[in-house]
Amino acid sequence: MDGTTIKTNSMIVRGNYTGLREGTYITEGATTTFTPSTPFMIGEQISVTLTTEVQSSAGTSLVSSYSWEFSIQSRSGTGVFDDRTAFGTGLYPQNIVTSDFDNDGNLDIAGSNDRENSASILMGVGDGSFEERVDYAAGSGSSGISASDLNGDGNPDLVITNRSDNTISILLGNGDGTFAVKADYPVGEDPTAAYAADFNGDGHIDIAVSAFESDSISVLLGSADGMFSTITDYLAGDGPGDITGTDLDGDGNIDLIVTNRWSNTISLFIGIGNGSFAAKFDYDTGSRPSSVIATDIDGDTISDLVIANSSGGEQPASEEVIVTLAAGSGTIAGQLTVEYQ
Ligand SMILES: [Ca+2]
Ligand SMILES: [Ca+2]
Ligand SMILES: [Ca+2]
Ligand SMILES: [Ca+2]
Repeated sequence: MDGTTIKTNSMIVRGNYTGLREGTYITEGATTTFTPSTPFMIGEQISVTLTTEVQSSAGTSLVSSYSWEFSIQSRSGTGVFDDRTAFGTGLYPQNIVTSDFDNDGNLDIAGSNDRENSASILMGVGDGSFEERVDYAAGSGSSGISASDLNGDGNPDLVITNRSDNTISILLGNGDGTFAVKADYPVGEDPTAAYAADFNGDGHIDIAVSAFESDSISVLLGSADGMFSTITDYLAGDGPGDITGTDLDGDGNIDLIVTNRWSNTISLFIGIGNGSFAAKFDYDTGSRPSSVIATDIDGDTISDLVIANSSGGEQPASEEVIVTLAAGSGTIAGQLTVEYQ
């Protein structure tokens, strides 16, 4: 590889707690070593994108961008938790996300408040406790929340889905724990969750939103300033609730996974790499799938899916978690069901 073509804007490194990262790049042969200027945080999810600016030593550009993710390993605990401590939020808190919003090395919490149309920010003290919340206005029916450095300034930002007014709110972080006034974008009906990553490998974060009432997902492509222009909708199953992403088929393009509450399925959308997605294909889940995460369960370096099924009062009840082992080709290798009470 031509090491002079591998730099901040061609090998883009982001952490979900610390945003866009700068550091040094040292290339020897086919190996590049990136050393961040400040360490990644324990448990942090790191995403890397190689853009087409990367060239071989013969001057040939990468044919298409390539992305992958990994996590910083955390130390093993005992699996036993201390007594709970309660911290106040707004009314009807829906979802939370953790990130380091003021770059002090302590994880902070952001939560969405359905009845107050707001997000609460609780700054981490570093000893497991949190300061009193500070609220920022979001849209009506604030529900899903995710943190990502949308404008690449190194400060984590927030995406909040607003179920009642069919929008998402973008709150750009100032890096000191405060946020700028929201900017809203229209999406499908009843947006419940958002997932942010770089879908087209241009170095700018994009957003996918599940829209429960319109049985669709909305994909918004981002630009350098954290603004979003193109919005494309894709048909999902019945009642798409949660959404996440990972590269399921190992082609370097982020793929999307959506839980469909009423059709008892997940939909997979394979990323083309240009910001668009192939038509979905579906896999059966348990009853009323409500949540999905992508993580490597069996340690084969291929992302698997963990799906919570809420049953929704159905009889017989089927409160269970389904672990879906991915085959690395975008297909499903097998499923394990873990019942819980
Ligand atoms: Ca912090
Ligand atoms: Ca930012
Ligand atoms: Ca992008
Ligand atoms: Ca892929």
